[in-house]
Amino acid sequence: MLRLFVALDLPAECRADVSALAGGIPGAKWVPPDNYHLTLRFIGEIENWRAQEVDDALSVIRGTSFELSLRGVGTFEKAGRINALWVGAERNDALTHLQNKIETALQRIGLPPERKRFSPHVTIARTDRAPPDKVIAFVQAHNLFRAAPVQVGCFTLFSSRLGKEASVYTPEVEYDLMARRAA
Ligand code: 3AM
Repeated sequence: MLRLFVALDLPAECRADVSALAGGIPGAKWVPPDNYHLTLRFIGEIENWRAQEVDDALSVIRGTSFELSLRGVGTFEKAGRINALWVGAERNDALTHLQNKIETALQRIGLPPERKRFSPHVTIARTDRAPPDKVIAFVQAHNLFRAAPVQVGCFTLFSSRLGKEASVYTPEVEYDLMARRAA
């Protein structure tokens, strides 16, 4: 079995911009910059033969290269608790389009539809154990955050191994949006 998700990997300069934000909330578990990514589709546990089907389905997706700008910070809540702190992405039709194509491709091979609305973000901290007022103050203080725009020309299938400290994410396959199909 493999635990998989599809995401945009981020270039080093972008990771550095984002990681400059980290810190200043007691109890927050900051995501290591090497783990930063923008999830396009969480797949979860899947048999190896299904993973091959996923790879086949993703490898025929084509699109255009686009510019991605990370900006602003926000939170997710679960059961009334702020559990994640993230950096957002500027509205971007090319990104939405890519996410739609991936969703369609994965549904076509039988994966159940993702029910959550796509909300592009890069998680920077898990905040289940942080005082909510400190998290809110952080969001207010960093609302105007902007990272330098990055050019996106590919997306990546990651495997994930859950670790005690941090999960280990491994890029398994990179899909070039503009690759020419084999004749
Ligand atoms: O991109 P972020 O960091 O928000 O939280 C996990 C992480 O999201 C999410 O998938 C990304 C890569 O691990 N994730 C983990 N389990 C999940 C689940 N059962 C999940 N997303 C949806 N359903």
